[in-house]
Amino acid sequence: MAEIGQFTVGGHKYAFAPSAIEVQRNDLVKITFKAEDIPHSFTIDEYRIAKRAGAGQTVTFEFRADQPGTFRFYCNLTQDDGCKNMSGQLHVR
Ligand SMILES: [Cu+2]
Repeated sequence: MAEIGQFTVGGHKYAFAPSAIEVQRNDLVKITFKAEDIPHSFTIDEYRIAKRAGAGQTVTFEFRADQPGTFRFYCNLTQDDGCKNMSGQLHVR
């Protein structure tokens, strides 16, 4: 049965915490993403998610985890070169 999964994810130079999120297929996933130092984004290409948070700011969004598999989430901002090293994994079981 689908449930609601709520997660708080922090982004900082240059990592996500936590760096792995696990949900069940068809869960409604609600993420509160906070950029803790400089602006960061939470991006998952396969889910067409790209949420940007300004420095020290929080953005909240939700999506239905309807595709099973392991998906990379990353920061797609280019202002700081280190951001390309930021990545994590969403596991949809
Ligand atoms: Cu970043």
